[in-house]
Amino acid sequence: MSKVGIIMGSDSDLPVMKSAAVVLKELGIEYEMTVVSAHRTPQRMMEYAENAYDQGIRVIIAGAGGAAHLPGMVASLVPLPVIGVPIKSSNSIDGWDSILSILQMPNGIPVATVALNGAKNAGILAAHILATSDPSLYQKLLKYKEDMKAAVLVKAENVENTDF
Ligand code: RP5
Repeated sequence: MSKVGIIMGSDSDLPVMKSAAVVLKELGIEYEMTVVSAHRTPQRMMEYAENAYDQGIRVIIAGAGGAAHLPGMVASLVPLPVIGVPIKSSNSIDGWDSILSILQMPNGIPVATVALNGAKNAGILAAHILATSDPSLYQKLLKYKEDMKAAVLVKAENVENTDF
């Protein structure tokens, strides 16, 4: 059963949202991914949220652009951690509309909002949440951080040795 549910308001969000799937795959975390629109398929959104826990989903990553109500509405329906990804879509003025729609939630309905188009971090944050009850995933994430550090040190050395 998939541990992470990745949903997005439209297939036009996929170029951004696929980064969440890529990092989850890299970490060996099972996920499922589909399109659920808060405005165009409200009934489907309700069914998705209400069935998510029984389907094995423990974290939901929801991305949407413009008047981005999907993450907040899903969070309103189910007590699972919801990570919201604001997307700079064709109907977004400059991205702020998506950011604020996802970020400015009322008390009682939290959505963990990542940066504009920040689907990769959404995937990593989902992994961090799952790792709190999965020691082997926790070890994997420690290694992920070590690998990042090593990559930065290589970059540093390259920059330091660059001759103009
Ligand atoms: C939002 O409207 C979707 O999440 C997408 O970001 C945006 C544009 O959707 P399409 O017109 O491309 O289907 O609800």
